[in-house]
Amino acid sequence: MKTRAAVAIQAGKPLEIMDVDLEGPRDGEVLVEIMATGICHTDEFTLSGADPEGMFPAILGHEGAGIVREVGKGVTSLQAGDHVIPLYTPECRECDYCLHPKTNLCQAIRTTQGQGVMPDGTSRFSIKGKPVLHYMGTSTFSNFTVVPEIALAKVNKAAPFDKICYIGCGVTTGIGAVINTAKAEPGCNAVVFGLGGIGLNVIQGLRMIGANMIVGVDMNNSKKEWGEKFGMTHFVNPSEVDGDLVGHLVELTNGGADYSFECIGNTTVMRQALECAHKGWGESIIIGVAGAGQEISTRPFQLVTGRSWRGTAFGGARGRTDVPKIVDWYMQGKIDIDPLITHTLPLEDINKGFDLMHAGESIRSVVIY
Ligand code: NAD
Ligand code: AHE
Ligand code: ZN
Repeated sequence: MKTRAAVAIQAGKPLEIMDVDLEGPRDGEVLVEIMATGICHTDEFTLSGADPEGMFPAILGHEGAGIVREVGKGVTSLQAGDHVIPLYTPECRECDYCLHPKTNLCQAIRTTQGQGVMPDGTSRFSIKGKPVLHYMGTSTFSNFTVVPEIALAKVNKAAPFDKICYIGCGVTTGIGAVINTAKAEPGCNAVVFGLGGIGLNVIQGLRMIGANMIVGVDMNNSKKEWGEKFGMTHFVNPSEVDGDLVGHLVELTNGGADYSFECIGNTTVMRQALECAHKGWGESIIIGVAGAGQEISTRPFQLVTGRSWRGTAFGGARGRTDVPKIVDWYMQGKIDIDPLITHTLPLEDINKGFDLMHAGESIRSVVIY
């Protein structure tokens, strides 16, 4: 079949909207009609060429929601008509990682997913007979996509696609980092660096668990109002702090943060986030994705004296189990998504979504097919 898609032909160039050939689902695979997709900073990271795993030509996009249209042989957990969210972190429920209680990083298809192909080593997308690569196992910048069964969460059919697509990455990553990774306790003091599509969800996760102090740090003063809407109690613009930012945050939090979260992808900020964590017990969680070849550093004494440095992918969520629950939280009004979707666009205008992100004007742009 043909599908309309935004194709990343090469790094650093705008996406090109065109018709692409799509082969049907093979064994264990599912054809999904994507109804809506968010644009995450990680798509921009890959398109920019800074992602070591980035390969071209490819169909990016990993924050989608849609409807199952056809299932391949051997698929038992899904049928045509089911509403689904594709998962860039699958959940096979069988590998050593799925069976380990401390991780969500299912490795069942990680190698082929990183190579931009389906588990059998081939791509379902092509243009004039030449393969086009998948991305993060999801490729939601295509109206139709093929995804392995283990990488699809079946969700409530009443939920609106143009909102729940964001649960495919940003919402789950931010809230999950608080609940699953930090396991933050009520009454804790937290510092969140970067109040974008991820950081604001970290803030709403902290509000949900009953944090005491929620300090937001961003260079853009317009983020103060955004943070406050989601439960932030204090705002700090680093460029307006006299002297040392870390010292300022430690003083503000009465000795340091119980939990800090880096939601930018900046290695200098990652160090600040670690060092503003409380001596003896503070934990700093890296969410931001840094560019190829970058490294983090600190004095080992920071760790010797009880701070820990951690990281999280997809908020530690096990997608097939946790994503349907997060969709239900949204439907029950327990979490807020609507205000964060600041822009909606047709696929033909997807590059405008990247422009809005670069200009710091959007929180999330969503493409509606
Ligand atoms: P975004 O562009 O929406 O937000 C980034 C925010 O950081 C903006 O508000 C910006 O003003 C602020 N900022 C930039 N530089 C700053 C600095 N030096 N100090 C303070 N604030 C600064 O991005 P996003 O979609 O929220 O994504 C954030 C990061 O999280 C990206 O690196 C993305 O790739 C990553 N990410 C990781 C995961 C994961 O599973 N680990 C999932 C999704 C996104
Ligand atoms: N490909 C990059 C790594 C990018 C990365 O860390 N991706 C996160 C999800 S970001 C979603 O917006 C992730 O899930 N990582 C775990 C994994 O197995 O990829 C690189 O540096 O090579
Ligand atoms: Zn993402």
